[in-house]
Amino acid sequence: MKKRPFSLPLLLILACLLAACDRAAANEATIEMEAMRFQQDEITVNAGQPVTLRLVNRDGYAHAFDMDDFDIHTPLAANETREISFTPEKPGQYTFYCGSPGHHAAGMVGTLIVTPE
Ligand SMILES: [Cu+2]
Repeated sequence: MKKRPFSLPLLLILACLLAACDRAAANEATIEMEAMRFQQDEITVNAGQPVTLRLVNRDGYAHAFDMDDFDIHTPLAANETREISFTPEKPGQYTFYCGSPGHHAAGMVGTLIVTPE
């Protein structure tokens, strides 16, 4: 029986490619705002890598995405979609919320979890 010497290296290469894809995907997320809630209220990303958040306001009134630790304050008009990018350097848990009056108190709050690289 003839051996297939290339199968293991090929598998390793494939595994690396898949891992790379996972890492890239982990730092992109969509946060939908609907019915006075962040539909994704817990987002996990890696430290030291650029993060892109796609903010989608599905409500017929204005919201905002505010994260004081990163000095991010992004207003969203009714039904508006915006993308923001930033690079969290320090692992930890950071609160994001909607800065429109009364929305934070009504429950528009979530957590960004930054894990070590
Ligand atoms: Cu809001």
